[in-house]
Amino acid sequence: MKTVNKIPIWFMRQAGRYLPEYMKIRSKNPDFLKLCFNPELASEISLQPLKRFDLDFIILFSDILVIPHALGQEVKFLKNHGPLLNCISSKKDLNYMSLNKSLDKISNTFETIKILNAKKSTKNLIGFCGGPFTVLNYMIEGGTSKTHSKIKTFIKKKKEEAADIIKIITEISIEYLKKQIQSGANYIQVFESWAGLLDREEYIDFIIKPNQQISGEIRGFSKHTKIIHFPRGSRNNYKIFAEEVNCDVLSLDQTYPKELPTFLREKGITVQGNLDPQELIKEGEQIEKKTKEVLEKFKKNNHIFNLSHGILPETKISNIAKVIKVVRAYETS
Ligand code: 1CP
Repeated sequence: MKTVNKIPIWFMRQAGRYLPEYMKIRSKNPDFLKLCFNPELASEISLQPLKRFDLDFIILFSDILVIPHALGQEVKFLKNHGPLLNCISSKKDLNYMSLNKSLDKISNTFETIKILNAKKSTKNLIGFCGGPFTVLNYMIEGGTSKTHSKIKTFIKKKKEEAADIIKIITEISIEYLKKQIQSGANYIQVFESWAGLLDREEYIDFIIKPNQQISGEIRGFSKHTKIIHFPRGSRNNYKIFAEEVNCDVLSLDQTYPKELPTFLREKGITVQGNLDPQELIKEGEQIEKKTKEVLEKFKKNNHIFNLSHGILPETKISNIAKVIKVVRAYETS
């Protein structure tokens, strides 16, 4: 007999620039951080993709860079440029006062989550933060970087200083996530987008340890919250990450060892991913085929359908609807 397993689905960066209704709100709100801290508008943006599509998850509308802002660094989002931060090279360059004062600066986010929680019905609600190393990357680079030369030099030449700042980022991220959970998030995701920059030894110190600390604390705080980790670019380090970091869900990009899905199944870790977001900007019938390939690849796993990275701004909305249709029609036996 055939049983039908519904595969939950959402898209990283589903609330954002590919949606005209987001762009409409954004055009009236030139200050991006202010928009993140406006609970009425931020909750409206979080719900926009769910008005269009049959999705299982709502994600908080905010950004990983609210943490440097909370720590006293100047964070701006310039038009057609992305984030811009005043560069720092030590803890002293931050205008950091205390954990509580820092959390106060970002506390409107908890109001956004409360609004979403009241409206979420049967959907899951994802809160999030950046992985500590990824946040440090932006703090040291001062924005998006192609070469990441400053951060690479920083962690080699000023390892203790780097560890010091990572410690503060980790501490505040834990408290920030706990408050998101208290406000109604039942999933949290840690976006470690730049995990792939580090070699094995650095990876252990700057990726594994802080992520381990975050999930350890969150587990102790709330048994019912599901924890998703996304150490993007981890390649051969995905396995050690899954061994060391206590996660419910591991989000995968395009490159991981062949045996990883089996390993994750045996460990009881759900796979999230991993359709290439480039597929969503192409024309033609390819998208259905690629979606099915992802479903087949993870058919023996507990699987949350998603992308291997965030939705691109030029994504065709009709392609998202096509992907969802294929996932909804897919049956496993
Ligand atoms: O101009 C605009 O309107 C701002 C565009 C935008 C949006 C919509 C930024 C700037 N951030 C966001 C929202 C956002 N960012 C969300 C919530 C929406 C959702 O996911 O649906 C989330 C989860 C993020 C996370 C985020 N921000 C990450 C991690 C995920 C990833 O993509 O790797 C990172 C690295 C950022 C930093 C950031 N924020 C924004 C930009 C342009 C960037 C830089 C990205 C880069 O360096 O390439």
